[in-house]
Amino acid sequence: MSQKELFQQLKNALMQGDSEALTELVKANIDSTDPLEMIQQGMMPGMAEIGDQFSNCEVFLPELLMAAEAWEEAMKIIKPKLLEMGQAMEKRGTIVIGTVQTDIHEIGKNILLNLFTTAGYEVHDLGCDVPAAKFLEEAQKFNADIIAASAIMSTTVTYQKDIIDLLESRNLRDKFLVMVGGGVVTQEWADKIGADGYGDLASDAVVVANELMAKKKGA
Ligand code: B12
Repeated sequence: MSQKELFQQLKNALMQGDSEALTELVKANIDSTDPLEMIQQGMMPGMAEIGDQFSNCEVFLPELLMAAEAWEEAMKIIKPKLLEMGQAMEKRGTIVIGTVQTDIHEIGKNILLNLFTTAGYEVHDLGCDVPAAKFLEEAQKFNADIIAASAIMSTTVTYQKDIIDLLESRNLRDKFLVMVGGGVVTQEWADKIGADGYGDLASDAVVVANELMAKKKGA
């Protein structure tokens, strides 16, 4: 099967919420195909398309949940491979990552977490529905360089601002770099709330984190 066909099949299996088919495809190809490509070229376009279908009321929450579950199952095979790829890397810095308060979308955050780990960062996952104070507490506990906050819904992006406001009110704004991203987040929003970095895709986010760390180390 060509790579193009593989990506199409990954996309179809995800959209059908066919966990078994998706897992089998990933298993059969994990040694011959870059796992990141499987995510970015196959699974992500599938998730975007089913998201659009959900918006247009062509599919409903159960289908969305099945796709999300299939994604999580496939990641059980992909994640160890990504971690293996990261083991050879020199440690670049420490990141605490989570999805903001009242938002339970974790798929994007988890991709990012895996990519940061693969790129050599020590990453602490705070999970989802994380209040601003918890981001701060954990960042201090792990002496983090970066706080990465994911928000997927238009109703939850404002909690990214809460993190920055809280850092400012405690005179800690200079201590941590703040990165924001997720579905509806834009560079414009990131600039407006005074975030240090933004990434549209998880792969951009790693480049931005590396740049921020290089600046921090050079400062
Ligand atoms: C999967 C999904 C779900 C799953 C989540 C499963 C899980 N474990 O995460 C389930 C079914 C549970 C779900 C529930 C709900 N969902 Co939903 N969901 C989606 C869907 C289809 C995909 C989201 C996703 O995973 N995308 C794939 C990932 C890879 O993309 P991503 O999250 O954008 O992340 C990438 C980048 O943004 C970036 N990134 C992400 N985070 C960060 C952080 C940083 C720091 C950086 C730099 C970069 C970065 O990197 C990632 C990889 O490249 C979207 C539609 C869509 N097209 O996005 C709707 C969507 C987000 N959901 C929506 C809604 C409304 C809901 C519900 C309220 C539905 C309901 N009626 O109950 C609940 C919300 C519950 C809650 N309180 O959070 C709406 C939100 C609308 C809005 N207001 O903005 C959307 C847009 C669908 C729609 N069009 O209406 N959902």
